[in-house]
Amino acid sequence: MEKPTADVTLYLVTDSTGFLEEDFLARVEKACRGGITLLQLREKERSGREYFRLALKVKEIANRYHIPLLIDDRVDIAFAAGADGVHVGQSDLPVKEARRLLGPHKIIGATAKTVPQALEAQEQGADYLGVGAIFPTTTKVVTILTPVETLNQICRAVSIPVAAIGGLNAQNLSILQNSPISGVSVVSAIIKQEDPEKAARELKKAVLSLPERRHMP
Ligand code: TZP
Ligand code: MG
Repeated sequence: MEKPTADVTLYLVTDSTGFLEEDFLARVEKACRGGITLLQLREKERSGREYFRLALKVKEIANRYHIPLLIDDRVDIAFAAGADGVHVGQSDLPVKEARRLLGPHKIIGATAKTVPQALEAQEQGADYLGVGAIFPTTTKVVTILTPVETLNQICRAVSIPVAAIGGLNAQNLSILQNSPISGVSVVSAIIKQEDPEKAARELKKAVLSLPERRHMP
C-alpha cells in the first residue's frame, strides 16, 4: 500500500454545523471540483457512530476526486472508515501514538503553535503541520492567535509542509506574502460560501501566487 501525498496547498477542513447532510455533502463535492488538494472531516458534536457514518459518505466523495481524506482528532474513526489519516491537536493522542496505531502508510497531521511543538510533532512522525489561528475565526474552535512571525519561524524550523489556518480567505491572504508556508487550511472561506467550487478555485489561485510558498512535498 502506498502512502498518499499530504499536499496541503488548499486544505479544506469541514464544518457541517447548520447544513442538512445532503447540502453538506454537495458542498464537499463542489469543493473537490474546485481543486482542493486535501480534505479533513472535522466534527465536534457528533457521536462516534455518527462521525463514522458521515466519514464513510465523505470518503466516497473524496475517493472519486482522488483527494486524501483525514479525520480530525479521532484515530479510531480514521482507521474504521478507511480514511487516509488523522489530524491531531495538542490535546489529542500524541503523534507518536497515532503513528503507532495507524502505521507508516497513513497521513498524520498535527497542530503546532510554537517551534518546540512543531519540532516535537515532526520528530514523532507528523507528515505536515497546521499552524494558527492567523486571524480570528468564526468557526467553533478553542485556539489562540498565532503571530505570522511565529508561523514563519515554524516553517523555517521544520522540513515538513506547514499549512496556515484561521480566518484566511482570498482577500486577506496577502498577510502570508513572506511566509514559507506550503498551503492554507480553511473552513468558512470554502464550505460556507454560496458557491464552494468557485470559492475553492479562486482561493487556490491566490495560494499558488504566494511568492514565498514552499512547494512541498
Ligand atoms: N484551528 C485553528 S483556527 C481553526 C481551526 C480548526 C478554524 C478555521 O476556520 P476558518 O473558518 O477557516 O476560520
Ligand atoms: Mg483536534
